[in-house]
Amino acid sequence: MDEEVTQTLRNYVGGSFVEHGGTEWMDVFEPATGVRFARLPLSGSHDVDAAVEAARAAQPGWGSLSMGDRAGWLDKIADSLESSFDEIAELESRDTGKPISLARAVDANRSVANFRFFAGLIREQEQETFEMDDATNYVVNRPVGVGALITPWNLPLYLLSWKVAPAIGMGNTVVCKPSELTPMTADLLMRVIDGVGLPAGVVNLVHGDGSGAGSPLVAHPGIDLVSFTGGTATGEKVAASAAPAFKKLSLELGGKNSSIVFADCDMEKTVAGVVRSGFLNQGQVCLCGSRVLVEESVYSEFEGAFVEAVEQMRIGDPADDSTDLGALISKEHLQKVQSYIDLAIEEGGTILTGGTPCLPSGFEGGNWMAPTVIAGLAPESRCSTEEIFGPVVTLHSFKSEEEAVEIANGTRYGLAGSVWTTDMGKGKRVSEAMETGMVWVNTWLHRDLRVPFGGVKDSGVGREGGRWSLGFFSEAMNVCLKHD
Ligand code: TXE
Repeated sequence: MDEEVTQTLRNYVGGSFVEHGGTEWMDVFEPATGVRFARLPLSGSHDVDAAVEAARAAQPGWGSLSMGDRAGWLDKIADSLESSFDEIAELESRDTGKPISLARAVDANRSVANFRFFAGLIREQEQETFEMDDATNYVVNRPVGVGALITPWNLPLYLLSWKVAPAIGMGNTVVCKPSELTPMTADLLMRVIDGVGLPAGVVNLVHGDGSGAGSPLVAHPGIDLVSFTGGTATGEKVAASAAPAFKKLSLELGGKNSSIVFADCDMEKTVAGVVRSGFLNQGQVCLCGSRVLVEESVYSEFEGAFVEAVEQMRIGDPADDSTDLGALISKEHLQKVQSYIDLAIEEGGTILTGGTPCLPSGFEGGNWMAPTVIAGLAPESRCSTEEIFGPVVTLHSFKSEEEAVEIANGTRYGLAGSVWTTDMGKGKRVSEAMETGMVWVNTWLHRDLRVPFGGVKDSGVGREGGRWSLGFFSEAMNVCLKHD
């Protein structure tokens, strides 16, 4: 479906919005309607070269500023983003298909909070010293240099700001490469950065796809550090390119997270929490609880209440405040999700609800999938162990705590999980037995920005968040002063 393309995006290099050197463009579509509403440049290696050059030129000056001065810039960006709060939410909802209520509560809120949080954290950093009898050691945290920040389509500005803030706060300069599927709020961030007058070259942005822009950026000899969030398959390619050059690398990848429901849980709160965990953002969050493990004695009670709650979710116009579920990001992704639902039936699963595209009236051109609950699959089935990244949840029962942990750990991923029980000793014991980077007990996605964020196994390498971000975006140097 066509609409007059209202916006043509440009790269942001050396403090200016610039045309790309090529002639290729990519359309940007509204996931909810399929309407084309913008276009972005498909940049190439020459555009990447110019952006890295601008970042390199700016880094010495930027890196020599004090932590306090750089924190001041982060606050200016936060202030300006805050004044664009409604535009962020509306643009993010339009670009991703997510409900406006979610774009406000999560995406816009966190984008401002990310800059505000790291401004405060950087300000409070003190120099570490280690005294010996005859010497004093002190640690200098220096910038790494120029960073490549590559981000996905599910939480566009939330994840881009989560990287930009600590990266520049610690004195690095950056080249951002947002997902080609959701470029709009990355463009808004560049307008904010331009508006506050951040020194030229500190933050640069190149629009494009993985092969044309992402890959040359990671491989560029002028890039010292890569922070990537996206799929595991792409993460492997990024690592293969960055590792031989010994570039500092953080990878936040896919997940297949378990929500473990014990008989002694608060059933009403648990059902609500596990529904939210399974379907927030149409299930397009790496932390989503897409496999629900329920203690056998309460399985039937839980299954009935869970399906009933899922069927009450309102699907439709993302711009409507009452909408709970919006559209999936693209037609290709919708087909991927549908293929897993078809596979589930082949693997012996039973569709308890959903399982087919639902087309809200007036949105027939969009990418819509009804929230889907599947029972009866073996925990080791492909649908229950591979990342689907859509509104699809599989239900399983277990007999013992040990069996629940074994099932939860039975995937190639290890990102997150949740445990629902009124016995906090069991909650801690089960959490600590899970091979993941994060576990929530009787809640989900309850976030303190100071805590470590990241996963193990195929969910990635490294941690973001709080001091872990500051550590990743700096090089610690120790100086030892011998006493006379
Ligand atoms: O992510 P990609 P996609 C999962 C989810 C999804 C799958 C693929 O299962 O279905 O990943 O999603 C850039 N060198 N997650 O295709 O491909 C790309 O342009 C450098 C989980 O959107 O990983 C984009 O900016 N960069 C994830 C970014 O990488 C490359 C959230 C992510 O794209 C590149 C999103 C290359 N060779 C998807 N190829 C999470 N963990 O939250 C692509 N890119």
